[in-house]
Amino acid sequence: MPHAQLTLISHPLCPFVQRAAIVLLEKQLPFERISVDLSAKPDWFLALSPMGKEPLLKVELQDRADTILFESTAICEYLNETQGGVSLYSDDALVRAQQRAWVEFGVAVLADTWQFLNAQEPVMAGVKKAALRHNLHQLENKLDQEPYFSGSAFSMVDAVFAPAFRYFDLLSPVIFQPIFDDFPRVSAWRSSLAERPSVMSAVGDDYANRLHQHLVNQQALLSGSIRNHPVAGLNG
Ligand SMILES: N[C@@H](CCC(=O)N[C@@H](CS)C(=O)NCC(=O)O)C(=O)O
Repeated sequence: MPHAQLTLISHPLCPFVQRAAIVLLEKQLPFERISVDLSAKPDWFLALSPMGKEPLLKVELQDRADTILFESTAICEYLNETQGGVSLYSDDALVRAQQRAWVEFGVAVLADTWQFLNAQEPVMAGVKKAALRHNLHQLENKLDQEPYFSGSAFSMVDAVFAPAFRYFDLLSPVIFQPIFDDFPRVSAWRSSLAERPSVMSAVGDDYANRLHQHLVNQQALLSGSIRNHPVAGLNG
């Protein structure tokens, strides 16, 4: 396997880049991380990113021209297929297909979670909370192993849900507990993911501060509900 020099082009708050970072960390691959300002995208970034989005992965191999990969799924699949270490998918084709399907489900949960967090008025927050509970209910019915989605082996499904669950770890219990009520298996899975070293290291130390500031800027209803960042008089 040729040694590749890897650079992850990221935004500090992006959940999709966390997926790639988790895979890199799980595989114990050295990589450089470069932050990009999405509110003022630099020309070099726009020239590299066909959709103007991050993450991007720059792959430098000795015998090939440098390559830029975009889309977190493509990045994660490439890393899993080429960079050695334990695969984040099952060897069994049927289980692997199911894992890929639940990865897609995780992307939908991520979208609902983000919209719930960013909601500026109660109707939208309520709609997104209901959608989240519906999907968490599906997950509760599916989960039959522990501590991770596929049992003892950390998988690509874990890598996609960990960034979504992280948001709830940062929210006041007054907000997150009613969402996870009646879902003990999902709650246990969420706790296991929060303790996984790759998940913990996938964001910077200032992640909670940045998320708080983002929600304040968005005038989100939940901007006062990030732990250790209370707004007097709001949300307990
Ligand atoms: N489907 C893409 C989604 C990536 C994405 O939405 N990235 C956001 C940040 S989290 C972005 O770059 N947004 C900039 C924009 O849309 O202008 C993936 O999985 O990589």
